[in-house]
Amino acid sequence: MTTPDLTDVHPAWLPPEAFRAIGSRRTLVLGDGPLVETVRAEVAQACARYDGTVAAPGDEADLVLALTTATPLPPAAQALLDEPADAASGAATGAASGTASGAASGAASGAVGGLGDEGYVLARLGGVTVVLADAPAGLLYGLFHVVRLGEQAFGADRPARAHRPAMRRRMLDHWDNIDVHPVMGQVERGYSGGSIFWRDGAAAGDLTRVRAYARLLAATGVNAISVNNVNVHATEAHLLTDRLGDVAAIADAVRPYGIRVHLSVNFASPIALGGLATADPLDEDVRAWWAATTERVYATIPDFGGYVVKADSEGQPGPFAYGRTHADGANLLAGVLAPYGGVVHWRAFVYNHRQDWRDRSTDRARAAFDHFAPLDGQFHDNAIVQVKHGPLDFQTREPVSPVIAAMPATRLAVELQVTQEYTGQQRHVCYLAPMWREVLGFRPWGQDGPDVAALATGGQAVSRSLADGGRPADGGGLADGGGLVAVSNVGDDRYWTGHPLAQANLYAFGRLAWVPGLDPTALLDEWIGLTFAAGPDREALGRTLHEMMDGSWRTYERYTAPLGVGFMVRPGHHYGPDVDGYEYTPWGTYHFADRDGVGVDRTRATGTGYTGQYPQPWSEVYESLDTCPDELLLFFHHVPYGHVLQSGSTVIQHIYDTHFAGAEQAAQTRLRWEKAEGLVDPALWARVKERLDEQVRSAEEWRDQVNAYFFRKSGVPDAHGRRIH
Ligand code: GCW
Repeated sequence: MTTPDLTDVHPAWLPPEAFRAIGSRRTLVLGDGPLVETVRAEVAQACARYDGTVAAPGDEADLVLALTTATPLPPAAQALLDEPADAASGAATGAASGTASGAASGAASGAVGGLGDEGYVLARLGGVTVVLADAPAGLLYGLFHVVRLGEQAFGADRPARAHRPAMRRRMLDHWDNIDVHPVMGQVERGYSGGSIFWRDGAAAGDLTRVRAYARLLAATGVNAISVNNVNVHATEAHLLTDRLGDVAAIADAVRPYGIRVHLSVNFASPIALGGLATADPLDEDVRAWWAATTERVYATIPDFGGYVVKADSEGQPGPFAYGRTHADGANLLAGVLAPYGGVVHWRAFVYNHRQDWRDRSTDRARAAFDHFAPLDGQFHDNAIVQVKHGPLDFQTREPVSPVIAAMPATRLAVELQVTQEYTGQQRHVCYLAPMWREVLGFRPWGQDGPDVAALATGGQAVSRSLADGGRPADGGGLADGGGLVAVSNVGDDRYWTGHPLAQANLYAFGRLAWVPGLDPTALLDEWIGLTFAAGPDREALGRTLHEMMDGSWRTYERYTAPLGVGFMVRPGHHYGPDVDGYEYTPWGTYHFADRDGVGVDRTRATGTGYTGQYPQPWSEVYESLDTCPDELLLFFHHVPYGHVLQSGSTVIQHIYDTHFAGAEQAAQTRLRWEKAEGLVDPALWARVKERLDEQVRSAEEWRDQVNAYFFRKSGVPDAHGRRIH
């Protein structure tokens, strides 16, 4: 197997230069199996480029990558294997730099055994860097760890450290269509050109690109992808049956990088594809159809991951049509997947999208909890309920979804959105790791309880202690977690992600799924170090990129919808400001601004009662105006414009100040990039510059529309007399 070579595609975080440290040394790879062959091929390619050597057993080596089962091991590897377990333990951090903090769940075990299917131990002893893994995938992840370390991997001795992924499944969902959808295009919410999988009604054909993608993902730790949109249209439904060969081809392309393929399926497939009269999940013929179909899927793709289902959501069919529950629907598919070790990801994004805006009692934010929390305990073990991280829909700022704390007896996956649907659509710089870190670090039961990352990790790490008021505590007992999932931002664009700097989001997602505690700044450092491994003045470029990106999510937040209120985007394509765009529509996303005030009353006392979906302390914290965090104030409360925030500013003055500041910061970001001309490839520089021009324009538009809107509603002038139109 050779590693993919794409001449006209940006190498993202795996440029040849990132392999220089390995490629210029002597490396011994020991073990068998397809993934070990991938490691060998990677090493051979690096050595061919940088004059290093692929060592043979018995040769001297600077780097040993070996399965623990390989014999005989060279002395350094044997010494590591013989170390007492506690010497090789230490926190299982995937951090490449010393500044990245946070440990994966569960202490690492000793070097031998206990590393699982994907873990590895890394050490440097007596001048030899050693990676040992119990299974081939671990060796692959260990190789990429050495790549991240670069020259550092070959410096001073380093104590043995075990690394294992926090999340068992680290998955990217593609919202890619086979046919170009008349409204949504080739990729729904895609901002990076076409699909790498599909083009104009057929498979894209170019599996080199798919393989290169898999390689990039493996380097971040991702191990699963779904290859089609969760809105499964007519053509795409056939991937399950007569177009399965296309899925198998993708599975073949990504398998060498430890990635399994999943498929979004249409719940009504028994009708659409099987000719049955019903898709009722309790109907025996329906079950038999799914069982036979799934058997054929596994006969074609033995390591197939499973199904992804969006049911009874935004027009997709589901069990409601038959008076059945989401658990009935999910369990039907879980049941037919179970014999093969497959899983169903059943999405919790269920709400009424035909709401009457005049009806103030219905609250879309409540919907997922209202539908799913009562079903806790009813889902089969291989049914994963996939919950968006916030209760609405990937807004710039939302509280963490209360569903995540409400289903302790269910395997939950948390869904993030790497594609920037609501965060600038890859025209704006918006580094999302800081947002995801906040989500993953949120503790639904307060400081003493587990965080969202632990809940998604599940299993051993957390349990529910009923005696403790239903609050999970450490110790075991909770259903095994469902892992972390995100909507991919990749397309067939030269830079993969449209905006070259949006690559950092994809990179950060995989790394956070492996080590949820990683610090976003350190992660950005990793990404910069790899992506821009070659070129003049790395330090100056690194400084510039940090200045542009570290705080870019907050900058974006400043010039868009204020204080957590959400949805002020243009309906349909969701780009740019339209303050009242969704105010009188059926979608259930309102801000209720009038001349006196703004915000959604979601309190128990006087509002929709949504705050009651949280456990203590958050149900109280959010309920009270005195304690609700500023950044979520308008998500939870309707307040007058003169309401004084915890920051000391009034709501109206905060809106003006942040919008002036945000647009100004966008301009600063562009200025920084202009000064960095010459530090990166000119084509990449120009692409980013062109995007920044649009970001500055758009930020000013946001500033002016939002400020004008609230000035006209409230009649309150800006305290600083700045120009409001
Ligand atoms: O964010 C919304 C998007 C839809 C998407 C939906 C979902 C795939 O606007 O385009 O549909 O969420 O998550 O299912």
